[in-house]
Amino acid sequence: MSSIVLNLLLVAVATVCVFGQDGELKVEVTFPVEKCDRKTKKHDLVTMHYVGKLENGSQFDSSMERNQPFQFQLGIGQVIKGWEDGLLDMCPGEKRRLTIPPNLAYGDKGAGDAIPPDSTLIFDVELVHTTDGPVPPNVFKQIDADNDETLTQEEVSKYLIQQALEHGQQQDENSEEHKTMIQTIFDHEDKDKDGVISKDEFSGPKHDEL
Ligand SMILES: *[C@@H]1O[C@H](CO)[C@@H](O)[C@H](O)[C@H]1NC(C)=O
Ligand SMILES: [Ca+2]
Ligand SMILES: [Ca+2]
Repeated sequence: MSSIVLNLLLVAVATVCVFGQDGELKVEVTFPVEKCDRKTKKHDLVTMHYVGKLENGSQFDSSMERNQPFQFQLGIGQVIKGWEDGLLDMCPGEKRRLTIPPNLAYGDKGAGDAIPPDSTLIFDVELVHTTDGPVPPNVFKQIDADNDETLTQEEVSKYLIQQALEHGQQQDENSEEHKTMIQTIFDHEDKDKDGVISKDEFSGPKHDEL
């Protein structure tokens, strides 16, 4: 085999592997509305209709069938990443098809009985309405007392105790309950298990614009 063909094959194999681990979001506009007063942006309260299917066509959810559109706020981690990214810059009335790889959806855990592990999800969505939402506080910054862009267990612990105090509750930092809470947070957020939560890892509000 010539080396050019071999190289092409290697590139193809590498691409497939990368794609398999870390797919990209595909956004197709199925019903365009080019002109509108206002397009969706981060922190908007959006009202959507959607139908969600697995790759084999089996439907797992539909706001249409419930006859009730779904409202949520963009940009604060309420929905899967594929929605956060795929629903921006959209006019009311516009329809899109989002093809969302597992790493931007429910990953290797799946969700409930309906979505198996490692599922690519296909959503047909329609934006019904969009309006300004409240800008959330930058929680990451509030926790990161020494401003080094990572959260230690100690910083998270202090933050939780302070939050509890603000709600009129005493929280003992040596209690089992408190330790378990910290452990649960780090199990969930410290994805690379290096003992600290980086800004990328942090799933709460962390926007820079404030
Ligand atoms: C599609 O896949 C899901 C999950 O594996 C399964 O429950 C469902 O029966 C499949 N549907 C079809 C139409 O093959
Ligand atoms: Ca820090
Ligand atoms: Ca980490």
